[in-house]
Formats: sequence, C-alpha cells, structure tokens
Amino acid sequence: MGKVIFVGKTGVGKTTLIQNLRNETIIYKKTQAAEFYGQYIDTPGEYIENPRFYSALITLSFDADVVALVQDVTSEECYFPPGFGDMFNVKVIGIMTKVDQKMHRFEKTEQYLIEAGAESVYGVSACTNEGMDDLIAELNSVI
Ligand SMILES: Nc1nc2c(ncn2[C@@H]2O[C@H](COP(=O)(O)OP(=O)(O)O)[C@@H](O)[C@H]2O)c(=O)[nH]1
Ligand SMILES: [Mg+2]
Repeated sequence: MGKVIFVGKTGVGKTTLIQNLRNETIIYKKTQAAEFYGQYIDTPGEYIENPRFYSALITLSFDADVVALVQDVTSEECYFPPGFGDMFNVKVIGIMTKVDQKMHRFEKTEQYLIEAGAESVYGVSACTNEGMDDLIAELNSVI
C-alpha cells in the first residue's frame, strides 16, 4: 500500500487531518517525532520550521508515494521556499486546511503552495469535512 507524508509547520492541522482521513475521533496531540499511521506519515512542524531537519524529511519521503505540503488558510506565515517540493523524488500535492474559518487567504495560499512545487492543491476542513471527498479521491488514485 502506498503512503503519504504530511509536511507543514506546527498547528496547520496535519495530525487532525490524518485523524479525519482515518475516521478517528479528533484529539489534540502534539506531534513530537515522525509517526506512522497506516498509510499516513505525520511529521512535527519543526521539520519544516528549521532547515536543519530537511534531511529527515527527505529520508522519510523515501517511504512515501506522495508528499503533501500542508498550509493553513488563516496563516500569513510561509515556511515552504519556492521550489521546496523539488527536493522530493515523488509526487507533491498541496493541502490548504481550515477552509471553514472566516479569515480566508485562499488565493494567496494556493499560489504559494504551487510556487512551493505542488502539482495540484486541495482545500479542506477536517472539522466540517468540506473538500475531504476530493482529497480522498486524489489520494486513492495515487496510493
Ligand atoms: N477550524 C479548524 N481548526 C482546525 C482544523 N484542523 C485542525 N484544526 C485545529 O488546529 C490546531 C492544530 O491542529 P494539529 O492537527 O495539532 O496541527 P499540526 O501541528 O499540524 O499537527 C488544533 O487546535 C486543531 O483543532 C480545521 O480544519 N478547521
Ligand atoms: Mg501534529
């Protein structure tokens, strides 16, 4: 079975999204290290916040078929440099989280993920399930 690795800064909603994809009860839990949940690989935000850890992401991506760059539509902070996705040897997609929130930065976030190297971008809410069907269909087509 193929695997997806979720990469993005702390608090964008990676762990919550994985819990939703696995139909698990959503429980807040700080991600301290890379964690494997079946076909999903969760990573701590520190791996993207500090370029010193990029090598850890590259190593983890060897186990994956898709790298998902995750960014929160309410956040103004960007941690993916342009072309960031090029360092991975697998398909790179973008996921915009928290689309249920009023403070949308939809276009900017999408553009930013594309510049970072995402082939396609999905907008989702793990709370309202908005956009989840399209994301699941995409993941099912590649993993
Ligand atoms: N409104 C809203 N909040 C979310 C969503 N997904 C995650 N959150 C919240 O964002 C915070 C960080 O989520 P978490 O999954 O721990 O982020 P991670 O650090 O990227 O793993 C938590 O308080 C979540 O409840 C979402 O789709 N909508
Ligand atoms: Mg987490």
